[in-house]
Amino acid sequence: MATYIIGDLHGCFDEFQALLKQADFNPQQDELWLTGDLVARGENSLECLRFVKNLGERAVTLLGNHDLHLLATLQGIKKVKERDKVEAIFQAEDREALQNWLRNRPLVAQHPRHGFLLAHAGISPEWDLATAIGCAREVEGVLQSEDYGTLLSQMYDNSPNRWSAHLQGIARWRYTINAFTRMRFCDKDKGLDFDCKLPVEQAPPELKPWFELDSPLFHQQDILFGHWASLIGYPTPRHIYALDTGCVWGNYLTMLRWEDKKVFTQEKM
Ligand SMILES: [Mn+2]
Repeated sequence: MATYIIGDLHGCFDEFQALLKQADFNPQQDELWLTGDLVARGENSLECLRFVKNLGERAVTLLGNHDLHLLATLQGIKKVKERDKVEAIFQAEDREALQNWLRNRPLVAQHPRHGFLLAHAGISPEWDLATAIGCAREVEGVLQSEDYGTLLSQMYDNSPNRWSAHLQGIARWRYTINAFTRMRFCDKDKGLDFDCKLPVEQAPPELKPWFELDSPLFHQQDILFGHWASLIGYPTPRHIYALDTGCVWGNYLTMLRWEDKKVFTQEKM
């Protein structure tokens, strides 16, 4: 039995299947953990959703920013962008089942035996483990409620960009969603920055990748994340694993086998 963790699929279904074949993935015995963003931009988002859903308890996948955006468009809150190539999901006969399955996915997951944490974009440098998991469970509870559309319609905002234990309601949930699903750079005060679109090597010196900020958690906790395709080749600290290698942008899909840390890759086909 092996534990595999794979970066953002973004509809790259053929590459996903090739990677599972390469690793001889056995859904009867092995586990697959995914960083989220199964959908959008690539050609086969519907197939990715169906396949991961059908793995049932053998797969753990998270909500990424594109997964949340898909939920917002399926609810009619946001307009579909043509470049997302998700039209087939709207026409699918299992659309409602996929939608309900997707909105019941978590924002963060911890492996019960290996202990690693999986997050789509990362873990806020302002959080300890209990706060991170507590904040995720609060938002997940709202997404699993009947009124989840209200949260989806109010999540599109960059503020607040600093954490405070006193945050409440939509401000608290928005910070949580932004940290888990959209974060890349932070400023020196650990504020989330969503303006900088530069590659990490060209970013202004006052901005650092979230995992380079000072947080006791980052020294002791294995953290795996996706979301940041342009990090390819950028060195991360010992416990931090970046798994999005931009397959949909013409690079490759990456999958890590946790037990021996073997890395499998599949070029864009
Ligand atoms: Mn993402």
